[in-house]
Amino acid sequence: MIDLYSSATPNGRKITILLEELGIDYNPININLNKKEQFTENFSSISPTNKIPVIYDKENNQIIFESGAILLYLAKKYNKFLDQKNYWDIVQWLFFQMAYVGPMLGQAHQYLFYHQGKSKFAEQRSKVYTANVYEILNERLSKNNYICREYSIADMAIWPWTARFERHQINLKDYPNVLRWYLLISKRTAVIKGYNIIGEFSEIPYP
Ligand SMILES: N[C@@H](CCC(=O)N[C@@H](CS)C(=O)NCC(=O)O)C(=O)O
Repeated sequence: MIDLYSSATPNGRKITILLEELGIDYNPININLNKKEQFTENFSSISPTNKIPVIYDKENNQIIFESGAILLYLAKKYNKFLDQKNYWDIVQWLFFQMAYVGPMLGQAHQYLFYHQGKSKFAEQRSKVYTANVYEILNERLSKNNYICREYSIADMAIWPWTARFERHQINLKDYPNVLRWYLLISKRTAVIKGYNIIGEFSEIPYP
């Protein structure tokens, strides 16, 4: 059994989506970020960054933090969504999510959504980098149905971030390949379920 410590955020949803896709039993534990539960002593002992998500695999006493590492761990353990023929393709797009999509779109949430009007420079910079993320994805998806050849952990890492397109001030219709892929993924049963495992119910946004 796997304990999953998580919240209803893009990084958290990556893992519930993968766990639902895998169809395995797991125990979701809500860490309420608004109540600062990520800073409790118990949670700090398994999350050195005080951030969700974290898993505890009781089968082999393994704790993993960082969503990219968790996706890799689960995909390797269950030998799914990490096709060996496309291994490095998937890994590089997974790292692109971790190192670029997450940080840039996470900042967009701060500068373009929560704290608009505080810094013109930050807003401008954030708009440029946000557009760049969507442009890169749009180009990539012009050649592939999925981020890599088949549906993989790269899609599961990126999709929950694009589900916040409204906060990014992005009209998905301006990125038709991203829109097609976004709708394709959002129809998957495991994605619909995985989107709402933890926290208050919210609809998957449709453009
Ligand atoms: N690089 C980390 C980022 C994790 C992260 O930023 N988690 C956020 C929620 S999406 C969090 O726990 N925030 C709480 C805080 O910063 O206090 C990962 O991908 O797991």
